[in-house]
Amino acid sequence: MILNSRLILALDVLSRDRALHLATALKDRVDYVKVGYPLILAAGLDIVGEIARIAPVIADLKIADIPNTNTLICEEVLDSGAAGIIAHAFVGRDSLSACVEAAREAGGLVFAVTEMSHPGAEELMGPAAERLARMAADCGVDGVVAPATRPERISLVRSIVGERAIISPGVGVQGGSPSAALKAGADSLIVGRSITESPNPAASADAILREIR
Ligand code: O7E
Repeated sequence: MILNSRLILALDVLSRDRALHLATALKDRVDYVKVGYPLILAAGLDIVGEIARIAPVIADLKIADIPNTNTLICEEVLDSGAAGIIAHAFVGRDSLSACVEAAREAGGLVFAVTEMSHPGAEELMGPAAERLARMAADCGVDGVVAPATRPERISLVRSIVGERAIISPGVGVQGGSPSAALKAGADSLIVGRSITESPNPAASADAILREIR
């Protein structure tokens, strides 16, 4: 995994032109651009390849199906140019392993979601997160997703996943602090609206980068 700026841009915009403009303007400030359902549904899967020609893409389809379907989804999105994929761990070891195998075949990265950053994640995901992180590490993922909104959970996940990468969303609009998340053990921050909805996205990214440094 690339860890230069330690910043991943969440490109949750609905216009292809806006997406390409933001990716071009911010490519030197971020290690990856995370592209998910909003942009892929609005602009089509080809947007993954288009953005990948500007900066490495992590495709965030939060894959959560039976092993065979997971394999097909991973193959399709990795084939479209993504450098990495994101899968849910809660679906189980066989389903997550299918994503790891597909990523290995394609030379891509795979990250597992073990606990999410929003309040509702405390209902069901929170209590299972430690088990999910352990299982994800056993499956051989490259990294896990842990919430910047709960830095203490990042520390806990770090104690479970060892050297594997922790990428962390929830900074800014969701209330998490970049420095607290990094201090707790995050390797990289995933940031969307604080940058994409800013009147000056580059300046907002720079402010976050200063805090990261
Ligand atoms: O709040 P923002 O605008 O900074 O955007 C955060 C991004 O991270 C957005 O794309 C959202 O879908 C994603 N995200 C979370 O906010 N919380 C999570 O727990 C997990 C993710 C996520 O990206 O998961 C896969 C890495």
